[in-house]
Amino acid sequence: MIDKSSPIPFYYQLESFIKDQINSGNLVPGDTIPSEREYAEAYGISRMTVRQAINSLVTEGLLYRKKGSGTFVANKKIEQPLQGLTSFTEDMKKRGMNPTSELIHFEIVPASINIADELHIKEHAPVYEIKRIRLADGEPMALETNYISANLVKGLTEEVVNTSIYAYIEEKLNLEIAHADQMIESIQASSEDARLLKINKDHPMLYIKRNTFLQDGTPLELVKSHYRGDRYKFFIKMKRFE
Ligand code: 16G
Repeated sequence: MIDKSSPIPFYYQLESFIKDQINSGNLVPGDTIPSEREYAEAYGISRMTVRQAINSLVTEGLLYRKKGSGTFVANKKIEQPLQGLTSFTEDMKKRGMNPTSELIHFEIVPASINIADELHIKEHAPVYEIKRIRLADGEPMALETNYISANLVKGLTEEVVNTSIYAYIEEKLNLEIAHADQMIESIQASSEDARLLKINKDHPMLYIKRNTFLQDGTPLELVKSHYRGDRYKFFIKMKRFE
């Protein structure tokens, strides 16, 4: 496994070997990997070298450490393309996963000055404030809060938001969802994220803010989401000089 005559650093060879084991299914999510000492003895390399390889895989999110119990193979991250304005329901179905939502909060509230500004409506105009846990195959992935003008999207109910908001807007209201601005930032899980998503406080998270617009430029929604950083990665294809 470790070719000592190769110019490739030992830590890198071990890292590639563990990666291959994960990709080929020899190691599956939840499996414990051998200890530093075991790897070091098996391949005749130092524990420092083993630690370097494992640290790198932990940073990449392929492995995670649990205090007192060892190092484990992490769940595969969901790779989310950034092109294409899609809904959580569509994204999960496309992957053959079952999307569900757990409704935490559903209320029509008067728009604060900030929300009114984002949605181009008057302060105190009615907006839906909807907070949902979004789950994929029963696993909590994100905590999402939508603000939508109640004068624009009529008849939104708890039943609707338990399925797909985008499907309701397009299929029932025949409104054309056209484009969005999205910002992604790294944050740490708040106490609320931790409690609702069943993760530790300070867990790595991605804060995503999306402003979505209809074809005529009317702001449709402001969405503030906290996605699990250990379960998501984003992908975009780039072109030079477009
Ligand atoms: C996605 C969108 C969110 C949208 C929701 C609609 C991100 C970061 N957010 O979660 O803006 O409101 O889909 O989902 O992608 P639904 O149609 O399944 O209710």
